[in-house]
Amino acid sequence: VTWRFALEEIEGSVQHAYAEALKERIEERSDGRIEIDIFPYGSLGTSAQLTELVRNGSISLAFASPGHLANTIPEVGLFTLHYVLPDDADVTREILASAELLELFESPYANQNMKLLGFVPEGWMAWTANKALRSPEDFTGQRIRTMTSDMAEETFRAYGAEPSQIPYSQVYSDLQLRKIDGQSNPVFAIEEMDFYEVQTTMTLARPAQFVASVVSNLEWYDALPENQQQWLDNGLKDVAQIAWETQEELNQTRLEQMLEGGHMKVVRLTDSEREAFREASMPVRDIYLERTGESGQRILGRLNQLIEQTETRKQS
Ligand code: 6CS
Repeated sequence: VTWRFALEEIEGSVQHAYAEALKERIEERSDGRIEIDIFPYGSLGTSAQLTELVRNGSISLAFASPGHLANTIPEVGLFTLHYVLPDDADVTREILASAELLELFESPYANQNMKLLGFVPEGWMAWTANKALRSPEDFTGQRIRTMTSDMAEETFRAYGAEPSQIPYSQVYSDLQLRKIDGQSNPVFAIEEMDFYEVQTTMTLARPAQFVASVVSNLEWYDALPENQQQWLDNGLKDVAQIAWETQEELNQTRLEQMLEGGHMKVVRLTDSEREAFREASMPVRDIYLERTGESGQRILGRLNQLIEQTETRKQS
């Protein structure tokens, strides 16, 4: 059998490394009985289209970013919020890998005919524009590209920007043509999508990790023979750690590359500058809660508890 796995990123990316590692493990464990075909971004469509292909059963596995998914699954809009996930990225990694967090999202995904297989953090979001973005005021009137959901726009609107939803593949040309002024993505992606060529400044405010989810079609997953389901589940567990290391390395080396190339000015915000953004972003949590009701309230509440517990445990 062949499983088709569609990515929202190009070859060489974090998602590609993840898919390659998963492929290797599953093909090995299954003794070649299962083959995985990887489709990098661009080969099957936009992120929204990939999600549709999973939901209608045309492909087995795909990455689906909350930033693109939040119109379909309002609860995942959580990951578009700023300053919700802790400063210690390692705490985030642990929480995102926990069975409890996955469980909280299980039925929101299942209601849309998807099985949530895992969350994959890919590094801090970084803002690029043709100016430094040191304060919410600096965003005034800036046309900022966001992923394709309404929730993804809200935080930038709260900062005073003019957000617009644009598919990933169109961001470079829109920046080049000055149809938009800026965008937000992890460092490795800014490098591999060449955004640095058409932007002057990268601002590091560490507002949120870019979090992707790995999904499959729900009926496909439920109908898998037990051994296949086990190969898949175990494979997913193995590659989580690899993905974490890959994103750390790619984000680091590509930042250095861009700095050495003198392509962009890099601005790192101080704690008090970050604090101003945190404050400006707070009302957006109410928008999230309005759109998700009790379900979102439960998720946000439990997430905050998990953060507190994990931080306390790490300190002791
Ligand atoms: O900004 C986006 O649309 C995309 N960014 C990354 C880093 N991965 C996938 C996502 O679709």
